Amino acid sequence: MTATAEPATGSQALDEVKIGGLGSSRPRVEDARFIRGRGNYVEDVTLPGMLHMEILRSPLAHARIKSIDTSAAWAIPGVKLVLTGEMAAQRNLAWMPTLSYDTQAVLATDKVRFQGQEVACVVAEDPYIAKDACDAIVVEYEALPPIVNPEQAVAPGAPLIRDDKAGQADNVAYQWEVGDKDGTDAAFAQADVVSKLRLHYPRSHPSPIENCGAVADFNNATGKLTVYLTSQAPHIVRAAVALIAELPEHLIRIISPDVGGGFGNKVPVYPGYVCAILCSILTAKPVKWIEDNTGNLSSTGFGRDMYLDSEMALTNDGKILAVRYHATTDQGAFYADAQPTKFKIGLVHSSFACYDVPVGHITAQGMYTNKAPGGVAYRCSFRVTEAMFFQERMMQAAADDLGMDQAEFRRRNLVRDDQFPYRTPFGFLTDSGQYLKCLQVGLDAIGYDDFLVEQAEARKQGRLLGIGISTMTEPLGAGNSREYDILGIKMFDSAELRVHPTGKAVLKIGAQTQGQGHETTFAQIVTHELGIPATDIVVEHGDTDHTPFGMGTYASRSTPVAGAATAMVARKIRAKARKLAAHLLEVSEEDVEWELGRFFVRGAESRGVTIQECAMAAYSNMPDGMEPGLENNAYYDPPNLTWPFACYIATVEVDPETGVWDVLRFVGVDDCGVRINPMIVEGQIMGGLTEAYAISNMQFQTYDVDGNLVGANYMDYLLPTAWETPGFELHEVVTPSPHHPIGAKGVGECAAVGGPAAYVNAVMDALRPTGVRNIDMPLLPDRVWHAAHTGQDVS
Ligand code: MCN
Ligand code: CUN
Repeated sequence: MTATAEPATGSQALDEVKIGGLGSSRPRVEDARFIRGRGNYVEDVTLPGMLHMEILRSPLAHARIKSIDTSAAWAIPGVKLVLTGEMAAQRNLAWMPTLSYDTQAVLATDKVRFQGQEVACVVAEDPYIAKDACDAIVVEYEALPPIVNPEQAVAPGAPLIRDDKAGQADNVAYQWEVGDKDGTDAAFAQADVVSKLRLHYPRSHPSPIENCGAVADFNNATGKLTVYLTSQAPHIVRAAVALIAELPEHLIRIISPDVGGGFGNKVPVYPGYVCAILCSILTAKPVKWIEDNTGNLSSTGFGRDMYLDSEMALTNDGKILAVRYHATTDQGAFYADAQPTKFKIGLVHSSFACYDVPVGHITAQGMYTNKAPGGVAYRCSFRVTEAMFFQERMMQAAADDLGMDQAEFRRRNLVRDDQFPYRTPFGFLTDSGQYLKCLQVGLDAIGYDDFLVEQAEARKQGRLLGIGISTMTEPLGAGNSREYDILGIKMFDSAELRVHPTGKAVLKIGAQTQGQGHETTFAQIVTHELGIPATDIVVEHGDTDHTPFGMGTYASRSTPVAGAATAMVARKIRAKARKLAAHLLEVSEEDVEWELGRFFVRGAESRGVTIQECAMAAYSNMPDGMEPGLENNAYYDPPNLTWPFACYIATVEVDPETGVWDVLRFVGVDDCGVRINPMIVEGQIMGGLTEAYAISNMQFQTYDVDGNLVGANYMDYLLPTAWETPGFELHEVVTPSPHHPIGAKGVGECAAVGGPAAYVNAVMDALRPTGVRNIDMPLLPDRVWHAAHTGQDVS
């Protein structure tokens, strides 16, 4: 395998950007149907005889179910089925496995464990009847004391949330540790300065425009189950359904049509999906379930909710000697993170990968609470979001404790270009990057030195200006299959490419787009490898009957893994096309050279054949003994993750009278290796920076003392609009991935991962004269005002 494709050698090579190859900002092909209202979402799927399902959710956070009376619901005309946990239990489906080897209730049988938990569901002729019938179900609850944070979960006498689990004596969901404890302790003993910080990364919600939904269609004549599903990973769902429902895999077809945003929300298998399937089996009719906003906000996979206690050992001249921290996660009632099996707290230990930190130690503990399960969602890269936020907040606090300039402190510790491949303190191997250059591009763009002068002047007038930096490399593209699996299935990916006689092509991938634009960009990879214009290539995905097995789209793994498989399958096609070219040109294969879109005879450049002519020959004029056709597939198991790098810098002004802060400027410098489609990459970055802004500034999903969710609607849980979102000034550095076939690295989550710390660091920098060290996100005006006026941290 070569790291980059062969360069175009001949003089007749096509202009790659013009035909939509790498580097072309071709408009997104999917937008034509989205903009014209011709998308096809699960909600658009209508099947003959289809029934509608609604879910009854628990109003209480923690309660024993004493009885459920469904008789009034059954009596409503149009109701076809009322399903309770007890009925599901008769089919062994009251509980299901989670992607983290825990169990989760499909419909509650014994207790409810969070507000919004699924208690029963109704299937009726229309959704309104189903909803009314839900209201007619009478559930008698015996309230139990709710636990709404990890501290309460470990308090003496805390009620046991998971009394369903044999051997579970406390509310601890998992414990994990990584690193070198003794080495870290020894390094701390040598430190001149120890910097400490305690932080909370609040619960965040992915808030896709389209909520979750399913249309389950069990055909009792053929035994085939077809499910239209809002899923980022249809093949994993098929495997999970086969295991949970004990149906044979070839009789399960999962179709993810257009998906209206995922952001991690649509990775897990939800109780609603299982209920729709079970209801379709029981009624022998197609059953549609479309979740409402409150259902989505209160029950589907959240992100974050992690606490950090950290320490950094430093020398007086600003060298990091060691880091150690303890992370506590609030898992909710079920440990349902979608993450690689081996890692109990995702890839949190990727923190400090961009800094030359000799040694470190992390301990982690996950707690059950009476809150919705989830844990890994919202552009999180398997909890890299928390890792990088904590890292960059610690970096700023340490620089402040040392009295050192933030940029200089980073400069002294960033991994240098000549240190790759670099083994991080927690065992990852980073392979490429130009971190110092990236930081410098950012500092130059924002005018760092000038801003410091302006800031000093402003302070004299009582104005609070601040600048926040966030630099990070993150691991994107699980996996390599040695280390990464989900429910035992190794994390590789796949692509199938078929070139038709006239040279048009269809690419089928196991990844699943939810807005990232794969139908546009994956064609560009084929164009780069074969010279077939991107407009001649159609990309298909999201149907398990018609695409090769793939692990889906999350953790920004599509480009790193499925994108690599796409390049590799195109190369297989090119290898066969070369044989066809040799046959057509009547020379030996060794004498055939490639330039983009065309083979030619070495030394006689004008004698050549196009890739389209080779395609026709594959069906009409192949050499003796050659199998006809031009198609192939590739399964790609990456040797490593890809390691993009970013430097985000925000400048802000805090109004001391109101606590409101405004972003003055925001500079982003991203290095995601070779960019396939620069426009789409910038769109991904701007989207991520917008989310980062929302998380740091306004989004608040919390629970009151009774476990009631505050923020279960879009009046309380705010989505930023164009009006309040700052403008972003984007720059790039390109360090190709040394192992990815086209040198690309993932990018989908970078800005959401690295962004929040830039905003928070900027506000904290503005407040530095007041002595405040930390305000937990979101930095709402009242919190900022309180900190500015009391000089005290706000958690
Ligand atoms: N790309 C590129 N050049 C690169 C890297 C990526 O042109 N060097 C392009 C890709 O081809 C793809 C897009 O950028 O079209 C994102 O690619 P990648 O980084 O591989 O990430 P994924 O496609 O795997 O997307 C997943 C990522 C995740 S995990 C979340 S969460 C998220 C995100 O993408 N959810 C999104 N971005 C989203 N964007 C939209 N519109 N909707 C979501 O739900
Ligand atoms: Cu964690 S959100 Mo994205 O990996 O689907």
